[in-house]
Amino acid sequence: MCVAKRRNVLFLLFAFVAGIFCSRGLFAAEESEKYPDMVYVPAGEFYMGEDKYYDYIFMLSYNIYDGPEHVVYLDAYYIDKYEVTNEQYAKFIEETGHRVPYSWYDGRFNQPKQPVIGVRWEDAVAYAEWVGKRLPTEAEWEKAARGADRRLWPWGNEIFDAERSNVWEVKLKQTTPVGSYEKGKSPYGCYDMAGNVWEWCSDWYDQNYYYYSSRNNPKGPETGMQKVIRGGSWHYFGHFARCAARYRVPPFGESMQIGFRCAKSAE
Ligand SMILES: [Ca+2]
Repeated sequence: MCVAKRRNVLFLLFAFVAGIFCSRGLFAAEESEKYPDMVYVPAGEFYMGEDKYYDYIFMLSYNIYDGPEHVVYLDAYYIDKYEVTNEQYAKFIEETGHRVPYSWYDGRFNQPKQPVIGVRWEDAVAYAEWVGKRLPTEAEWEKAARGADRRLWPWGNEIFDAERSNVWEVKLKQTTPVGSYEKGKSPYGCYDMAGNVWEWCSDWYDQNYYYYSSRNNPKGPETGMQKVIRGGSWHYFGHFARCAARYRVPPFGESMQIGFRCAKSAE
């Protein structure tokens, strides 16, 4: 092959490879711009759960082991950047006549940009359907909170503080407007994954679930008595705001600590 021909072949090869990378980059950019209030989480694996046993007195009656740590593969999906707000939920109530959460008139919690609270699991599901979304699975929630590098908190491995999250130790005694903690963002750009309000997930809860869960796109046990909530809250120990920390509540539970965010499968 003469030198000119070889150069042409090399150039075409380069252009082809560059084209693939550019189109993939464009694809990722397009995906992340498709839903401005959501972040795009690309398909792939992450480490779910934590192997460490925590030994605090106040936790004795609770789940203190969030393991075993295991690798989970998830298809691509979108998840809300923020917890669903009162302002957003008000539109849902107005248009559908859905019941009002029991804390709806409490002035400490009902400002437009504060997260909605006092919603049952089925309320959260109804809202999500109304906006064309769904609740995240427990696995989707955890991956969005911590990424793939096994971090303890959305921002890394340093413990929470007043600049990163609204948890009990911060003593604000109320919810904060969603997105208040820039330093508390997750690797994908989700806010308040640690603290502010607990967030309903779609899964039923089973403490032993990780021993038998599917490696690909786990969706929780077939049935159960309680639903998973994640991320801790303004009125709960910061320890439970760790990305891997699991907790549970009956689906009919109404709490001033529980809200939600929505997810959506990528096409
Ligand atoms: Ca939260």
